[in-house]
Amino acid sequence: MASEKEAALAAATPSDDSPTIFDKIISKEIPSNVVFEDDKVLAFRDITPQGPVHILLIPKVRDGLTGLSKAEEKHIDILGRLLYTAKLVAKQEGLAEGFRIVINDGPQGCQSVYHIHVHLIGGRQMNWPPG
Ligand code: IU
Repeated sequence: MASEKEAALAAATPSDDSPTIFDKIISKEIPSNVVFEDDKVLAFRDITPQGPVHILLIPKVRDGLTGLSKAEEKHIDILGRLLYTAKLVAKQEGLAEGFRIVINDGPQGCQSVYHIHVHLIGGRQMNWPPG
């Protein structure tokens, strides 16, 4: 299986808003391990976890927000909601000692799926700087 970096470099970098695998996860066409869901946000366990807890939080409606670099003023509410929900899920997961939030953007940022997503990673000691 390709590394995350290889996957990111191989991924198309759509400036368009074409569907991604996350649409199928949202529609439940592809099963995922959902840990939180409301009308705006879906949070599910990453299939390649980088820690004991690794959850992706995504907006149910992409609305052009393929990545953070595409954010516009109209996205401020959903961006805030994603982060606030990450905090709720971190608590739900028992990450009382801390956690890491990551948003990869573009090829150099190692983004491989062009539907904005927040990584919530925890349950182990993190290092800095990230690789
Ligand atoms: P990235 O920031 O675009 O690199 O993150 C994409 C993540 O999506 C990555 O951690 C994958 O393991 C994860 N993922 C997933 O959980 N389920 C999938 O079906 C696919 C990717 I494709």
